[in-house]
Amino acid sequence: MAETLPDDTLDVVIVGAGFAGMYALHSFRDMGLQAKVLEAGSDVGGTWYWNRYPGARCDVPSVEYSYSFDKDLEQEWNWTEIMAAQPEILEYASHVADRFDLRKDIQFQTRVASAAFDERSNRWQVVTEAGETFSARFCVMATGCLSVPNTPTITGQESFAGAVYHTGNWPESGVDFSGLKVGIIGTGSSGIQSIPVIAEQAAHLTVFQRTPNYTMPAANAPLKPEFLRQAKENYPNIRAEQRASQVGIVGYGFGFGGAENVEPTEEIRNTTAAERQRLVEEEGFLAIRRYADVALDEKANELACDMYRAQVSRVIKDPETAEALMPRDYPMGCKRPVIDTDYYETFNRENVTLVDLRKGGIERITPQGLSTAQGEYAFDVLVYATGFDAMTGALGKIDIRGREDVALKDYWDAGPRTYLGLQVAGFPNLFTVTGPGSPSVLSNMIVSIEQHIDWIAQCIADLDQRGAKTIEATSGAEDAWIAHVNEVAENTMFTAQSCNSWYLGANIPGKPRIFMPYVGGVGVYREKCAAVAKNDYEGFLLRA
Ligand code: FAD
Ligand code: N01
Repeated sequence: MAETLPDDTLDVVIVGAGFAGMYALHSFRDMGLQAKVLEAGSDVGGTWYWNRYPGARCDVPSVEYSYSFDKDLEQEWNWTEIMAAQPEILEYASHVADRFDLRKDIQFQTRVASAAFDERSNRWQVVTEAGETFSARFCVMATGCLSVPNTPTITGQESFAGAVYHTGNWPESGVDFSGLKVGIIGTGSSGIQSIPVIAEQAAHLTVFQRTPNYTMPAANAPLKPEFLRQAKENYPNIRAEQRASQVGIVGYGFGFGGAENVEPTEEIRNTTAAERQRLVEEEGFLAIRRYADVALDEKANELACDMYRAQVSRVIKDPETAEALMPRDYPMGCKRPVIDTDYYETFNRENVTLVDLRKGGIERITPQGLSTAQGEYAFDVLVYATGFDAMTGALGKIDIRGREDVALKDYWDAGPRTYLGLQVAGFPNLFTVTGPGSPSVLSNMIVSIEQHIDWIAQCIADLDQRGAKTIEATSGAEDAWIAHVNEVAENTMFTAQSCNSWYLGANIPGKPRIFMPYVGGVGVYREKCAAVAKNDYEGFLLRA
C-alpha cells in the first residue's frame, strides 16, 4: 500500500465530487482555504456520472435544478428541455468544473476508506483505499444520499451467464440492447424511467415488479427560447422563491415550455364519484393534481388512489396486467414521487411482459434467467433497478471515528442522529451535506446543497475569525432536533404504517426504520439554520 505523509497544509478535505463537493471546493477556495476533493469516480457529476441508464433524467425544471451561486454561469448556460436528461446535466457539471478550474484540486479514482479525528492535533486523518493519508482541519462528507447502489442478495446470483448491470452504476460506454432479451428487477424511479427506453430497443423485456408504483406523466418538452430568456431575466426572483418554498421548487419550468403547472386548490372530498370519473376521462392521471387535501388526509388520499387506478385500467389493454400495475396497499405520496414518459403505454407492447412478484416471488437466479414461484423466465441481460442504500449508505461505508475513537456506524446503530443534518455529536469539525435530519431528498437537492455549503463556509470563517479550533454539536441539541424531525413527520403519508420507502430505510434488510429527511420545508429549515448561526451557534460547542 502506498502511503504518503499527512499534508498538514490542508484546511478541508471534501469527500465526493458531485454537485455538493464541487460547490464546496469552489466556496472554500474562494475564502482562501486550502481544500482538496477525493472522488471515487473518474470525473465530476456524482449522481449524473454514475446513473447513465437509458432514460435517466431530472424531474425538477432544468432552470431550477442548477447552481445559483454565479450570475454569469446562470446566464451563459442554455438548458434545452424543461427537465434535462442525464447527458445534459453531466455536461453542465463538466462545464462548471472547467469554468471554475475545479479538477486541479480533485483527486479522482480515489475512494476514501476511513476518516478519524485526532484529538491531539484537532485534525481529521482521511485515508484512501490505496492507503494515502490526508490531514485537514475540517472534513466535509459530500458523499451523496443516493450514491451506494443496492443489489439485493438473491440465490444463484453469480451463476447468471449474461451481462449484469445496475442502473446506479451504468457503464460509461452505454449498453446496446438490440436483439437481446432483457430482464429488469425494480419499478422505482430508475426502473420506470428506463423500462420504456429499453423496451424500444430490446427484442424482449421482462419486468419483475414487487410493488406497483404511483407515477405521473412528466409532460416534458423542449424549452422554448422565449421561456429561457424570461427565466434568465427572472432568476433573482426564481431563486428567492425557491429558497422560501417547501421543497425548493417553484415549478417555473411549467406553463412556458410545454407542460402545464396546476396549483392544487380544490378538495377531493367535495367531489362526487361521477365528477371524478369525468375528470379522469378528460385529464387522465393529471386530474389528481387539482386536489390539495390528498397529501394531508387519508380519506382524500384513498379517493385519489381510486382515480389513479381508474386511469391505469383505461390505459392498459390487458385487464390482468392493469390489475398488476395498480398500487393498492399504501398511500400515494408516501414514497419519492415518480414521473415518467410512456411508462404504462409500454406494457401494451408485444415485446414486454410484466411479472407480478406478489403472485410468486423470486426464488433464484439461474444461468439462463430467473426462477420464480410462478415459473421460469429466460433472458440474455439482467438489469437491477433496485435502488440505493439511501442517506446513510455512503457514510456507513467509510470507517468514521470521532472523539474517543467512537465509530459513526456504532453511534448510528439505531438510526442516524444529527443536529440540523449538518453535524453529529462527538464528531467535531465533520460536516455532512444534505445529511439525515435536513430537507435533503425531499427538496430540489441543488438548493439544499448550496444552503448547506454556504452555512458550513460561513461557520468555518466565523471559527477562524474568533480563533476557535473546533465546533461540534451537543448531544442535547441533537436530541431536541431529532425530536423535532420526528414530530413534523408524524401523521404525514411519509410515516404511514403501510409505507415502505427508502426514506424510512425500509428497502434495506436490517436497516432501522427511521424517517430520515426533515419534512418541515426548505424555507423554514433555512431560517432555523440561520438563526442558530446568528445565535452564537446555539447547540454547538466551540472550543479554542
Ligand atoms: P452525489 O451526486 O451522489 O455525489 C457524491 C459523490 O461522492 C459520488 O460521485 C461518489 O462517487 C462520491 N463518493 C461517495 N463515497 C465516496 C468515498 N468513500 N470516497 C470517495 N468518493 C465517494 N435530485 C433532485 O433534486 N432532482 C432530481 O430530479 C433528481 N434526480 C435524480 C435522479 C437519479 C437517477 C438519482 C440517483 C438521484 C437524483 N436526484 C435528484 C438526487 C441527486 O442525488 C442530487 O440531486 C444531487 O445530484 C446529489 O449531489 P451530491 O453531490 O450531494 O451527491
Ligand atoms: O430505487 P427505488 P430507484 N426483489 O428504491 C425493487 C432518485 N431517482 O433507483 O418497492 C424485487 O425507488 C423495489 O421493490 P419494492 C429518486 O429519489 C430519481 O428507482 O421494494 N424487487 C423497487 O421497485 C428515487 O426515489 C429519478 O417492493 C426489488 C425498486 O427495486 C431514488 O433515486 C430517477 C428487490 C427500487 O426502487 C431511488 O430510485 C431515478 C428485490 N429483492 C432515481 N429489491 C428522477 O426521475 C428492490 N426491489 C428524478
